[in-house]
Amino acid sequence: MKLFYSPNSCAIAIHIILEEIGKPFEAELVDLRSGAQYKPPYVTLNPKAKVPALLRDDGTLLTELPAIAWYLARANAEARLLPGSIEGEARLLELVEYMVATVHMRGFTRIFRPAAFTPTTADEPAIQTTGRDMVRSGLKLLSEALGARAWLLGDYSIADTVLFYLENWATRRETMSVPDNIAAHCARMRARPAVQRALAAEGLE
Ligand SMILES: N[C@@H](CCC(=O)N[C@@H](CS)C(=O)NCC(=O)O)C(=O)O
Repeated sequence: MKLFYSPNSCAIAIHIILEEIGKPFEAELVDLRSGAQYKPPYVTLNPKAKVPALLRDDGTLLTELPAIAWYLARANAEARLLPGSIEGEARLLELVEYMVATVHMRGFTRIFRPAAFTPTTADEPAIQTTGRDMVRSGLKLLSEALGARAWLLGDYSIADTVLFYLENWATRRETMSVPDNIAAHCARMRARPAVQRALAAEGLE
């Protein structure tokens, strides 16, 4: 199996899941800053031109972070990265969808790539402000979902690896203040050996 990733991207969630599972895998860097996602060979393999992507041993490529995370967790049930009930799994997918589709794609993308939302350079600061507001309200909602628990669904799951990249972006790529329980969740994630291995493999601390 091979994970295509770029440092500081959302692919860290999948990198952590692979480390938690503990089976051999390769990790190949796609340098987003140099535009490698838009050029062959990567764009030929993945015309969506995004990371993460997972090349499986049968030669098929799986894309979209929630699908890859769910597939890995289901295919490696012994790693216990999904709740054990249909209701738990539905709640997990509800949270993951919100984190990726709303907080990441609508919020953080406005902050990181405001030019994608307007042809007018002068509009970009206002778009970034809207993005920060969206991220703040997203993290507030996620803080309420987390409450006093250690992990989003009670037990550790793939949802926590998704929350990790958001809280990491908020505090390290941006300098936003985050709710106390979100900061504590981030610290708890950083204490996990699998997270430390994934960060080190991507040259991050
Ligand atoms: N909806 C996609 C989002 C993936 C995504 O936006 N990845 C970003 C990195 S965090 C990317 O590859 N961006 C490259 C680009 O848009 O040029 C998913 O869930 O996998």
